[in-house]
Amino acid sequence: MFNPKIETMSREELKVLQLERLQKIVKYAYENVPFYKKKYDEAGVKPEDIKCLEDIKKLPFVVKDDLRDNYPFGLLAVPMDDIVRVHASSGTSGKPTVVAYTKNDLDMWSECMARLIVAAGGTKQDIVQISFGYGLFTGALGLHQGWEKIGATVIPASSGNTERQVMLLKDLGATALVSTPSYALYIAEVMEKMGYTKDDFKLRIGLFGSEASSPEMHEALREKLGVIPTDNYGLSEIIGPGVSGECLEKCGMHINEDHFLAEIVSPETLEPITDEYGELVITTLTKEGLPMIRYRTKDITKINYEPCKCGRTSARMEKIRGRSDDMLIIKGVNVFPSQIEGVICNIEEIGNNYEIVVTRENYVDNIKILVELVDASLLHNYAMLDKLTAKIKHNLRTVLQIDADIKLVEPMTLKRFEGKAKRVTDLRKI
Ligand code: DLL
Repeated sequence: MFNPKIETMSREELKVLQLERLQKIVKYAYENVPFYKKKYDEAGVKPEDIKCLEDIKKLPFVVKDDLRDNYPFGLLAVPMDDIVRVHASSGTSGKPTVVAYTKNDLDMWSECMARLIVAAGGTKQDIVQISFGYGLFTGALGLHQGWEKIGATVIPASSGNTERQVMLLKDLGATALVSTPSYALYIAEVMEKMGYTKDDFKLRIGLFGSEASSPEMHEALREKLGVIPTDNYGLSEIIGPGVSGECLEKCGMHINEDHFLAEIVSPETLEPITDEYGELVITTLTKEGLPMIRYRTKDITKINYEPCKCGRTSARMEKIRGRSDDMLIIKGVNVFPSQIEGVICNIEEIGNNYEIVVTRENYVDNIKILVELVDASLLHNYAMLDKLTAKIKHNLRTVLQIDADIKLVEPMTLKRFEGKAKRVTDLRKI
């Protein structure tokens, strides 16, 4: 463990620490960010009202629009002079969401990342290729700092130019890969196309994050790259990557709870819920530059507070099921793209890439899923194609209760992604 004292802290001790920090951050935000003062005054709540952790319920939520409305630096709690780094995440429309860090924030971020990297099996001996895009995106520099902190050798490859990525992985002997899971799969395909097998590489672990990935997708990554894949989660508004990550037990992502207080609320009623899936709400307990109190992530997950077999006592969040704004409602059935991915990755004859197109005709929803055949020669075997289409439809219906149109396409014809994959086109909204 990178920080055994914190990572194995008893829940009682942790709760004391969290309360102390929560009280401090609420007061700090109230006194230093006019946005929070106004919001809390309007809600009739004062920092002194936070007497126990449950009192957090008294505080109003913060949403992405609050950041947009205060673009670019309106929510900062410190003068610009104290900011040492700026990142941004590109929104679906309009201006990016800008986030900013003080020197202490960067140190805290590196510490959180280092813990997650060690939990995922990273060591000082590793040579790590970071294939996230360097720049305003938090992924590359966030992981970069963490790996450097544990003393590993970092190759800041950035994303793109995939043949060159493969060459670097091979020639520089990378033992760890950091990227989105979809890009890692693409890298694996290019390796194969270049005539390599996983045995030509020294890769042993893969830290994948920034987008949802099903356990089935991880199996494919394990098989194709020869790595132990782990998932890690975060978001720019909170810090970037470093909020939580899987250990080698792979049974949930350990949350850095001394810095991030996590709640699960019902996306409809916004009331706290336990033991069930709901929307993750996070409060930064120590961030100086841009404190976020009760930020609605829109990500759907569930939290398990039982200590893990790995010895860590931190709560674990399950893999993100989807975003509350990404959930597809097809003829009244709720489905997340990640569930469709789970079904697809379990069928041998088709690849792991897919595209989902949702349309509505005469008030009826239709979902079409494009998937690639593994073996192009099947394209001319109509009987086999029919059988395979029927099998995919059957599995989707059994697992998810949806009826989908399936279109089987040639291998390597669907779009590949170097960052976050965009799998869904919902034409109903346009
Ligand atoms: O994607 C931070 C990050 C970078 C996390 C690298 C992990 C690794 P944003 O660009 O602000 O930040 O996007 C945040 O991405 O609200 C989730 O919807 C999604 N996301 C991030 N990690 C995961 C994950 C970074 N492991 C948004 N599983 C979040 C599922 C994820 N979704």
